[in-house]
Amino acid sequence: MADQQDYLRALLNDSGEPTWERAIAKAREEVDGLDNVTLNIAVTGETGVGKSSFVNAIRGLKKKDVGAAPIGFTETTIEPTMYPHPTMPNVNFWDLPGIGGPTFKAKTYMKDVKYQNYDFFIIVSASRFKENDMKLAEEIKKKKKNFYFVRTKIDFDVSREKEDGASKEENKIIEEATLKKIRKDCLDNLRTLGPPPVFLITSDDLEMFDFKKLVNDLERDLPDNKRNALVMSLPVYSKECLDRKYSLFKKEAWAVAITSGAIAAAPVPGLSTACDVAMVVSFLTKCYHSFGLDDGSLDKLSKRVNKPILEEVKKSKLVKAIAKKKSLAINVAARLAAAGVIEALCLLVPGAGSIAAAAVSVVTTQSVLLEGLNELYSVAKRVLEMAELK
Ligand SMILES: Nc1nc2c(ncn2[C@@H]2O[C@H](COP(=O)(O)OP(=O)(O)O)[C@@H](O)[C@H]2O)c(=O)[nH]1
Ligand SMILES: [Mg+2]
Repeated sequence: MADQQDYLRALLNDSGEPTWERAIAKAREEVDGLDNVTLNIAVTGETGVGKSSFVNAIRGLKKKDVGAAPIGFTETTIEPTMYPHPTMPNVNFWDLPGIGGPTFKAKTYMKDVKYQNYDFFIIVSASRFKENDMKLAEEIKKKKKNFYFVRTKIDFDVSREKEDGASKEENKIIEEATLKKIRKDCLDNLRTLGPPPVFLITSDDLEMFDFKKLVNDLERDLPDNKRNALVMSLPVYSKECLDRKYSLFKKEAWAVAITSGAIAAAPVPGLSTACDVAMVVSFLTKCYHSFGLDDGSLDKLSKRVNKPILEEVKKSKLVKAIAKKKSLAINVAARLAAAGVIEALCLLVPGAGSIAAAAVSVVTTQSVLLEGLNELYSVAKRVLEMAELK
């Protein structure tokens, strides 16, 4: 028990709070914040520039997938269309009506699309940014919201410039020169904004060009809980992206363990009071979706890279349990039992101090959370290796 007391002390220390009451309150706030936070991202720009394609790509969807925004479709209304994230319904992407035409009025547009509902704006263009893009950015700035310029279809520009028969190295040089030129063109045109952030991307492959930089900037500018929601919601497009998610969940496990554990001085120890199985289940389910281990995501990835990934992943008992949902609570309870939580609690009854029970509970809950997280992380890493994504 002394070990666990030490562990608890260390845990309190890590929380940065002077008392358990304060640490628990902070943990609750963190867990609630993540569950209740909403993130609304507006995507705007002229018709045909790739807004809908971007909305799909950032949600990990291809144009034929269920829930995908229609591509090559000309908007006729002024109504923004909401596309919720497929597995995180509190993260919404808004495909705004196309801006354009000589009569375009940024001020009216902002009002019509209800600008106040969005956390930030992404202004998309497939060529140089134009007058209307600038007018809009100025208006967004006035409203004290952030905006980011995204120049899409870069794959198209690059492949047009590349030469047949050129070596890989030569083409790399051509690619770099093309990107430099486009970046300069965009910035020259947006000079008066001073210079604003511009990201070169292709919705066909987020791993390429500046998507990573865009995410870094968004993360930098968002408040904590919104930033976490964004990172968790992104499709796993690289090992680096997976690692970001992993470290975020690892940090989160602390708050979940404390909140779900009986540290709030549950008077009668027992499994139900010692650990909220539902919270552990919900945490692991979130990791599973965020790491792209659900059948839908894997199916899409298998098709994209033309490799049978699904079967390999299903070898993980935890992935199987989460996929089936029903058996997950039993699986988690079994893990808690295996970790010794029930046994330890039986020894404590009756009359043992609740802090001792709490120690057992938090320590084991956290170990179960981390063990589950690590298992899902290693499966996700294996998936990336199989898909040959770096
Ligand atoms: N090569 C390439 N084509 C794109 C990209 N983004 C969009 N497109 C194509 O551009 C066209 C218009 O895209 P869409 O997303 O419907 O534009 P929207 O009108 O702004 O919503 C479609 O044919 C898309 O397939 C991209 O990043 N690369
Ligand atoms: Mg569209």
